[in-house]
Amino acid sequence: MITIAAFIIMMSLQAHKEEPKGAEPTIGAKAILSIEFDNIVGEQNLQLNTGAYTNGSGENYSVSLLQYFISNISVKKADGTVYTVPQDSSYFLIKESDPAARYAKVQVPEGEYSSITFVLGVDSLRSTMDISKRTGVLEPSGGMEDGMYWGWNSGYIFFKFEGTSPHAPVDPTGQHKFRYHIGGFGGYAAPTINNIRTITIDLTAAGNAKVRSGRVSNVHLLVDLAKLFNGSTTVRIAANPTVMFSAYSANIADNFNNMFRHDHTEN
Ligand SMILES: [Cu+2]
Repeated sequence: MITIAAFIIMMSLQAHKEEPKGAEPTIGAKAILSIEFDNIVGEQNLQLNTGAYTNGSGENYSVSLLQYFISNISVKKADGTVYTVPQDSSYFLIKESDPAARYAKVQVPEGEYSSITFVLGVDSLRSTMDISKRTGVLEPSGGMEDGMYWGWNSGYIFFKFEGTSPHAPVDPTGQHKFRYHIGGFGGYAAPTINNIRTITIDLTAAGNAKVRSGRVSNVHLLVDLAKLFNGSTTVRIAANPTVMFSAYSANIADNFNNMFRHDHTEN
């Protein structure tokens, strides 16, 4: 666990590292790069409520809600040049329930990119900014179902995943529900668990993104929820039907990295 202060220093060091040395290079015209988050479960498409799945521990489940923040996007060329999207334009809430909200669309200079990097979650700096700087998808309000912010000032829920399983205990509504609400780094009172994970996707094998004006290059990622249960930690619904603001949440966050794989790019 690291403190907010340490994290802020890390972030600023990182920002400096990416700054070009010497004169500002001329940045060419910008065009749209789209990143598609296609949620699946193993070999199956994700179908909210109706899809029936079995995790690596043999537990049956279905999924009723899936949404997560993608932020701080940067792209890299084969020659090592990195372009970081201006942070204010770099927060997206991916929602399985809304087909229009399965993409992160950013403007980057025209060119060919061989890798992309993003944060799954919301960085601590933004989490602690004044509310006027947390608009759009970062608006802390929101219903109980949809809400991605913990009202008691402990920051954003980065990843919200709910469903039913006979292996989950019966809740007051009579359903066997599991709930994984992973997030937390932020808050004003004290630093909390750091569940921020940075994901880098290499595009060279399945197709570099060729960003040009007048076209939309779409990087199609598969996000495999089966890997959420089976990564560096095997997560069993029976043992952990509800994971929110606890130390165990970091184990689930550690499994995030394995969920993403690049399927193809439409150029
Ligand atoms: Cu595609």
